[in-house]
Amino acid sequence: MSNVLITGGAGFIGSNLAHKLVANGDNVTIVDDLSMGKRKNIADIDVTFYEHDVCDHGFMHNLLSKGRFDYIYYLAAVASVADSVERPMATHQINQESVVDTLDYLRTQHLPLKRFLFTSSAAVYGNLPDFPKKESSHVQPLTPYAIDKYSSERYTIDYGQLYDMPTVAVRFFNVYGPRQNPESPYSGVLSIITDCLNSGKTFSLYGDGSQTRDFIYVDDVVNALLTIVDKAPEPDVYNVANGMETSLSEVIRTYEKIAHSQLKMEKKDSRNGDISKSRADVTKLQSLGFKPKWTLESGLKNYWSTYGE
Ligand code: UD2
Repeated sequence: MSNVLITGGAGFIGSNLAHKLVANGDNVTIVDDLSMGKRKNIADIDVTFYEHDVCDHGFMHNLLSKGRFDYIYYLAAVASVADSVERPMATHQINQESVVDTLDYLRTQHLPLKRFLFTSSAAVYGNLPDFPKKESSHVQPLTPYAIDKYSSERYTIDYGQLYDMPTVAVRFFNVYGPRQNPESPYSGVLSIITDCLNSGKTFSLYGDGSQTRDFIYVDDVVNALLTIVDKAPEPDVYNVANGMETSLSEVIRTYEKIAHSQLKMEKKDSRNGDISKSRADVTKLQSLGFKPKWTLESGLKNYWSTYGE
């Protein structure tokens, strides 16, 4: 049994991770200010929950000293590119400063730690033509969100290398699955489609549907994180994705068959800054022994069957 801290543990990916760790018998503590997460995401599991902002450094220091965590999964973030463009300074404090402060407290207090994992984003790759995206591809962080994610992942790796700390970082591609919140227009597209299929609302399709993404089911993401935490040989960054590319039109067709219903759609102009193609090179993740269990079809089936539970 390990002591585990998940910041942002009431959010989409964090709560799925928390369910898995609790099922594995771990002792899980969650810090989440519920700005994006929801209490109901973790209502049915036995965790220690603090509704608190990770930018309260005093609170975090006290928790880190008391908790003596074996594993820290750092998922707390304002996970909205649009919000970071509106409020660059406020989101910087959450998406970058809080991470460095935690790393620095762990360093200066010499707290025992088996692994600190930071969660970054494919947003760091920006709009460059290299394809598929390798961890060694050029980066082009185009928004405050992407800049902070890139900076925090570098801090995470560099703290590991400079101070001999067990750190690692990941770059999420397009994650979907249960507990993803569809409420914002910038929510993951599959949570929005699921909500529209379920309620009969009209889906706004930005562009012609030919844009591709590398979709990965959240259960695979959780397993990838557990593999990385366990097996990464040194502080480094890993793409977390399926390694497959699917167009939005194809996703919609597949999902309509699964849901036995037709998505009501309204075509709109492409979104500003939308990328046309995205796919990850997942060689590095596979080299740790990880293989995704879910295809897009089986993942969507499972998501649909559990929706609204
Ligand atoms: C993902 C991240 C984003 C940023 C970006 C960097 C998510 C949810 N978002 O954006 O934070 O890291 O990658 O590249 O992971 N779409 C519609 N209708 C809708 C919503 C979306 O047509 O109602 C389209 C959208 O224009 C895009 C595609 O669906 O072409 C996927 O959108 P998304 O917001 O799920 O993900 P993405 O890859 O644009």
